[in-house]
Amino acid sequence: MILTHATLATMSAEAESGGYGLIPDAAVVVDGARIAWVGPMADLPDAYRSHLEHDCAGRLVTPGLIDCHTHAVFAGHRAVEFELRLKGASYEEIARAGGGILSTVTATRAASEEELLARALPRIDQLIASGATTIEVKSGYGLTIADELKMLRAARRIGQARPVTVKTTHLAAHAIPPEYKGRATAYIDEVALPSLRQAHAEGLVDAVDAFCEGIAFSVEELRPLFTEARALGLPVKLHAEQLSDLGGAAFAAGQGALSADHLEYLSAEGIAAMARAGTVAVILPGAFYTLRESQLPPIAALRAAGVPMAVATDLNPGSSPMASLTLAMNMACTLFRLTPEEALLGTTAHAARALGLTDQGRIAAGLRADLCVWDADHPAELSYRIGATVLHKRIYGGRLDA
Ligand code: DI6
Ligand code: FE
Repeated sequence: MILTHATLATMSAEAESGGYGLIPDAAVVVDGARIAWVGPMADLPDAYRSHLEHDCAGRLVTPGLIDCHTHAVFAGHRAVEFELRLKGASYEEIARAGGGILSTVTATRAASEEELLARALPRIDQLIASGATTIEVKSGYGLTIADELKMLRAARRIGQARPVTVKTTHLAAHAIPPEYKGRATAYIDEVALPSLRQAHAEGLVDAVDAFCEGIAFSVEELRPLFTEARALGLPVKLHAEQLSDLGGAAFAAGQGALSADHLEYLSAEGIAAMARAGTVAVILPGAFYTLRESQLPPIAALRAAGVPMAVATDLNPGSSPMASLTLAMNMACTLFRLTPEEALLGTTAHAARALGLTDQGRIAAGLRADLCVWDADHPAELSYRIGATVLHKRIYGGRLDA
C-alpha cells in the first residue's frame, strides 16, 4: 500500500524541518506491517508506483499515537467520589478513609477476567478513535496475587480483541489493601513480589511500576521490588512526585527507569537525575485537571535539562477519567504550556521511548506501519481542538481500519 499526497509529520529527529519533521506532499510506502519508504512524492521510486494507492489529498499523516500510561482495566466508577471532592473532600482524605483506589479494588476483585475485559474494551475503543495504536495498561486494582494476575490477563487479551498493541505493566505496589494496613513491607513481600514472579513466568509483564507517595509506598519500601524487576530483566518506571516530593523520580532514575510519571512536585535534584539517566518525564494533565491541582510540573526546567517529555491520559476511574489522547495533548499545552510540537512528540516518539519501543513513534523506513491520517493540515491542530476527533483513518501494522 502507498499513501500519497500526505502532509507528513515524521517526528524523526533527523529531519531538518524541526521537531515535527514535516515533509509536504509526501508518500509513505507500506510493505506488510512495516514502512518501506518515506519521502517527497517527487522522489518516489518508480517500482512503488504500482502499489495500491490511498490519496491523502494533503491530509496530515502522523505516527500512530501511543498512550504510555493508563489504568484502563478496572470495574466500577468513582463518580460519587467526584461529587465528594466538589463538596470539599481531598483525593488524599478520600483515600485515607478507605475510598479512592481501594473502592475500585473492591469492585475489581469482584469482577471476573471476562467482565474486566468487557468493561475495558469501550475505553480502548475511545482511545483508538483518538488515534492510539499502542496503549500501556497497568494492573494495580487487584492487590492480591490472583487479582493482579486476573487484571494482567485481561489487559493482554485487549491486544487480541482489538487492532492495538498493548504493553502490560505490573502495578501491585499501587496501594496498600485494608488487610495489610500499616504493613507495607509485608504487602511487598507477600503480594507484590510473588505476583510479579508469577505474572512474569506467565509472560504477562512488560514493565514494573509503583506509586511512590505518602498514601502509598516510600522509596525504601519499593527498593526490593525494583531490585527483583531488574533481576527478572524487566524495565521499571514510577508514579513519582504527584502529590508530594518523596524523591521518587531520583530513585527511579538511579534504577535506570524508562520513565517517571506525574512529577508535579519534582525537585531540581530529581530533574538532574532524570537527565543523567535518560528517564522520560511522563506528563499527565488529566489527573492535574481532575484533582484541580495548583502545583504545576516544572516543564520549563525539564525542557532546559533536555529531559524528553511524554504525554499520556492516565485513564483511570479516580483521578483521570479521560479516554482521548488528543484531549491529553490539548491539556498539556493549555495547562502545562507544552508547545503543540512537544505534545505530539509526547504521544509519539517520546511515548515510544517511555515504553522502551524502538520501532514505533516515528515515520521512517523499517519501522512499524502504525499511522494516523487526520482531517487536518497542520500538526498543531491535534492539540488545538478541545475534545474533537479529527481522525480520518488509522493504519495499524500496515492494515487500514475498516
Ligand atoms: N496516580 C494516579 O493518578 C492514579 N494512580 C496513581 O497512582 C489514580 C488511580 C485512582 O485514583 O484510581
Ligand atoms: Fe497513573
